[in-house]
Order: sequence, then C-alpha cells, then structure tokens
Amino acid sequence: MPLSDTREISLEELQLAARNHGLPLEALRWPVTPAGLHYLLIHYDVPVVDAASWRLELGGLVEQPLSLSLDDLRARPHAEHAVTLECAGNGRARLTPRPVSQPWLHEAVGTAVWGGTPLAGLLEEAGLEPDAVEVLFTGLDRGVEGGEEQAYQRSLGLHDALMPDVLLAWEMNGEPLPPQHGAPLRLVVPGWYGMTSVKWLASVEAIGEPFRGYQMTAAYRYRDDEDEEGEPVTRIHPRALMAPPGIPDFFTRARTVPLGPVQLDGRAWSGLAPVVAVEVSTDGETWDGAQLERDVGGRWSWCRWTFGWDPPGPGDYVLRCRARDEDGNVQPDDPPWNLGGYAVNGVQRVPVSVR
Ligand SMILES: Nc1nc2c(c(=O)[nH]1)N[C@H]1C(S)=C(S)[C@@H](COP(=O)(O)O)O[C@H]1N2
Ligand SMILES: [Mo]
Repeated sequence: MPLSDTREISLEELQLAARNHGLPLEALRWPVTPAGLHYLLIHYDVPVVDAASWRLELGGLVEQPLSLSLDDLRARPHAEHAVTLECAGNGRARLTPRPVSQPWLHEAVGTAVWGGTPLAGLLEEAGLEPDAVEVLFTGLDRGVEGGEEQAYQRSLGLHDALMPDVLLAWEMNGEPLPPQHGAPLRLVVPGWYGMTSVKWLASVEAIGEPFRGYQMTAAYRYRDDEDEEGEPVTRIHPRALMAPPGIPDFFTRARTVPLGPVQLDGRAWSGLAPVVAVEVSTDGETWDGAQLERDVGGRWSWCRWTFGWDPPGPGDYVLRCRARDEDGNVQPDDPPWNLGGYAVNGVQRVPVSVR
C-alpha cells in the first residue's frame, strides 16, 4: 500500500470513501443497525446477480460436490446470529504516515442479524476429504489490485471454517441481502474482521494447500514493510465508540452540549474475547467504569454502554472511551503503526463544548 505524509485526503481516497460509507456514529444507538446505516466495503464493483439462475458451487476435495440454488439452501437448517462486523482498516485515516486506501476514521462497523444456514452442515453434507486443509471462498466480483486481475477470494483453515456459528447468509435483518451486502449469498464469520466474510459467493472449495491469493498474502497482514511476510489479520480487536452527545456543527461536526447532567452512550465489541469493561474519561486523566448492557444477540454482537456525566461547568472537554475484553486486551492510546493500517483501535476522542 502506498503511504502519504500529508494530512490531506486525495481525490482517489475521497472516491473510495464516497462509495464505501461508514456508520453515522449516532446510529450506534440502534441495537441492530438498519441495513442502510451499516458500513460498506466493496473492493471492486457491486455485481448484478440474477438470484433465480444463480447457484453456489461447493466442491474441491469433497466426496459429493454440491450445486445449490437459493431454494436448495433455504431447504437446509436455518440459523440467525446478530454479528458485529468491522472493517480491518477502521481507524486507518489517522495514522502518520497514512496507508493510502479506504480512509476510515472510526465508523467502519455495524451489527446485523444475518440469517442463513451453517457452513459446517453443508461441508459435512458434501463430506470433506482427509487431505483438505482450507476452504476457499470466491466472490462474483472482479477487479485489479496490486496490479493483479482477480476475483475477490479469501480462505479459512478447516478449524475456523467449521466453527458452528459461521453462516452462509441470504438474509440481513430478516430481509433478502441487499445488493451491496452480498446478494444473493455471503459468508459471515463472527468475531473476524470483515474481509473474511466474502460477499456475492460463487463457490466454496475445499483445498489441499493454504491459499496464497492476493487477499491472503499481499493484503490483510500485519507488517511494517513490503518485504516482511507478517502475520495474518484475523479476529477483531476491542473497540468502544461513543455516539457523540449534543448537537454537531454542520462542517466540523464539533459538539455543543447544554450545561447539566447528560447520559453518554455507545457500543463496545471485541472478536478476541467478550467485552468485560468500558471506561470513560471526561478530564483526560481519570477513567471511570461505564454500565454495560447486552441489548442484542449473544457473543458476536456489540454491547451497549452508558455513563452519567455532570460537567463541572461550561467549557471545552475531550471525552474518551475504551473497551477491555475478558482476555485483558485493552485499547491503546496510540496503536502500533502497520503498513496496511489494520486494527488501528486507538481510543476515540470526542471534543465537546459545554454551554
Ligand atoms: N466478494 C467480496 N466480499 C467482500 C468484500 C469485497 O470487496 N468483495 N469486502 C470485504 C471487506 S474488506 C469487508 S470489511 C466486508 C464488508 O461487508 P459489508 O459491506 O457488508 O459491511 O466485506 C468483505 N467481503
Ligand atoms: Mo474491510
């Protein structure tokens, strides 16, 4: 990924940002994100797919390859999970130097109720051959990235592909998938950064060697320079976000809050382990615990947090929040730099003016 030393966002970055919108932070107040407010990340073009003639080809190292229409899939066991998806590049835009790609600030997140059938059931039905080591997912979308023409493809090791909550999903919030979210069928891998959840699925293939495609070996690796092999980006690191209080300035989005007690609120999640604490700082020095509440889903969806704040007087404040999970992962103030700008989960700062 090229790097930029200037703070100015280029027209190419703006072009990506206008296609791939984020969650407006006030939409953190919905337990389940309405489809149109959920963030989007589309590497190439949204493909136009005729759902009536579309089929999923499930093959490779299996005893019984399957070719499945949507009706065939609907005849399989149905499962639903509320899942918080986050783009691995969330937070990238604030790095210096800045990896030039989709310039996310904080907002590449959303929670939807995904409905479909467990992938494990279909792999079992097809019967994995003993020499299968990974499952490869291929989307119908094509493009050029890093100079290579390609279909969007990602793989998962067998252990991860067989996790019971991994879905082949044809529904989002009880409706058929919208085109931009992967219609007619997508993968949903709970707890993992979004790139894993391949949209517009064409095929699912059991393979005998680790897949070395662009999205596995060139993109989505933690590394400091191109020559390093690096570590793969997998599960979502903890993050808490605040729905900014008060009202925004149209251009700067700086907040104005009337003097008096105010309830701060937001969401927190981690794909590594359940969130156990959210702390809030209103003075830049001390941290106090927020109330946590699970108002949607189970392990794979974000929690709501609330915090009562009574500002000591009029003035300018910087509000901050941070999440900690059960494994002790906490959000750093300044996360380590990496070439792709992945998992940049630094603490959110929300300047407010109390009047
Ligand atoms: N086929 C395909 N699947 C894809 C992508 C893509 O560009 N093509 N983008 C991935 C990335 S990087 C993310 S973060 C998520 C975004 O899912 P959403 O747009 O439904 O929020 O989809 C993933 N699946
Ligand atoms: Mo992403």
